[in-house]
Amino acid sequence: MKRIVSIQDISSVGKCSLTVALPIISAMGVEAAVLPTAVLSTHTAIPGFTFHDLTGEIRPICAHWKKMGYTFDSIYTGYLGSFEQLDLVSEFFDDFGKDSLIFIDPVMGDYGRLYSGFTLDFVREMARLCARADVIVPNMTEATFMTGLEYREDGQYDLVFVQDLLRRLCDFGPKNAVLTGASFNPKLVGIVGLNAESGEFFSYMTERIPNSFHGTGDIFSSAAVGALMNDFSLSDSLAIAADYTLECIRESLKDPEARDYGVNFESAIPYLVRRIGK
Ligand code: PXL
Repeated sequence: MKRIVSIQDISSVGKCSLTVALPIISAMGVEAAVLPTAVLSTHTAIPGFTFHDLTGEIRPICAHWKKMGYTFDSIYTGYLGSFEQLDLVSEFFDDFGKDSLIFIDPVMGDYGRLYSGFTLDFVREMARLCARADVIVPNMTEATFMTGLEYREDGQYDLVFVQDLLRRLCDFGPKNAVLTGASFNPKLVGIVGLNAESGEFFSYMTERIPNSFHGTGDIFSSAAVGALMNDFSLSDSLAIAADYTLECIRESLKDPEARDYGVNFESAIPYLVRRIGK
């Protein structure tokens, strides 16, 4: 069985980061190991959240894993909370990443704004970490902050702008840069990617449901890395992740009790398992 290690926080309530990555990756028939970077009561968009940093645990955990000789087929990083954590993740890539697929979701913001606690210096260091990835999956906010291009709302950019953005992201060094939440038509949303080596662009669009849902980025990334570990190509994995994310949103819209802090990704798990032929 393939094994992914996911490095990000655990937000106890709120359907994001590890509470999403663990069930999705497991449902896809892949072992989900975790390196939790912090424990929060909820994600940071919910007022009054608590935050307990776990940076001090990272080195001892890694030392134990090294002693045991553990290896990972993929390293998937999400929300990281400090410069020190970026350095430790880079060390983790040195120690465990030689034969693994490195998948970085540079979680830092959305809708043109950085999440609480993030700074431009942090964005610059996250861009440096992205250099080491096989795949990076920023949204428009994260991609424009990392490249220094001006943020554009949907409807205010075209394919030429996105291709320029992706080339600039690939200039940092990742093997593939993928813009998530790309939309050139109000009825469609999806991804546009660039393979740095071949210079080939790829894209996949699905129906756009015009509400905003928290946590869909983490759902998308978890499903994408899970599909990669099921030996789908990168473009097929991103298509599976986009279709699953849409299905999660549809499930939430069907449920009158759906919470406003996350989508019903649980009800769409059977769809995902069917979609990957398991
Ligand atoms: O969904 C991304 C995410 C992950 N972890 C924490 C967050 C967020 C987004 O707000 O606050 C703690």
